Amino acid sequence: MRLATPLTGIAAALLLATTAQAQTNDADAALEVNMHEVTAEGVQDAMGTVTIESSEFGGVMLTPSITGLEPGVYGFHLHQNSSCEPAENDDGEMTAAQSAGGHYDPEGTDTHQGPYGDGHLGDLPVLTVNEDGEANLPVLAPRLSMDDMTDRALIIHEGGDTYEDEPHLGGGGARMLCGTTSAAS
Ligand SMILES: [Cu+2]
Repeated sequence: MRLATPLTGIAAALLLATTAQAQTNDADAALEVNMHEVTAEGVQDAMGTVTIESSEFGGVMLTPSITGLEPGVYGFHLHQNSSCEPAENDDGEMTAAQSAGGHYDPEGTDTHQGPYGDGHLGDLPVLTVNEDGEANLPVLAPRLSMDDMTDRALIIHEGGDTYEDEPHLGGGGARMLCGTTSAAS
């Protein structure tokens, strides 16, 4: 009986330590989001991935690994809902990845100001596609945390992004690629 108490105490301490370790790892775990081409007909071919992880510089780092795109700069956002399915827009037209909803905006700012403004929290830095049609440069979103990533969609638009409300939502236009964070490994 004299030995039983200390041993139980050690076992409990080890269990607590193990649990704390597991929680720390979960919070730091990277999310790998599978990005698919999206059209008004539905979710199409896989085009690559975006890996999301918390950054030592604050915020989250998003690292694309996508090929087969036209060179240029593309609007990139975290959208509200975890779906890439088409749905009707306000004009009743079936629209690519419309089920993802609008830009993630938990504060209800209703304004598009890009990653360094005070608007939608889901406004990310633009993605750059190089001359070989590859997106591989990481971007840092300083206002977001990994907690914001649960059950949302990452969307890459056909156009760029002015980080302003004009043209509408930065001018990105149609939704071109989409991936849900809930399906991430
Ligand atoms: Cu968007």
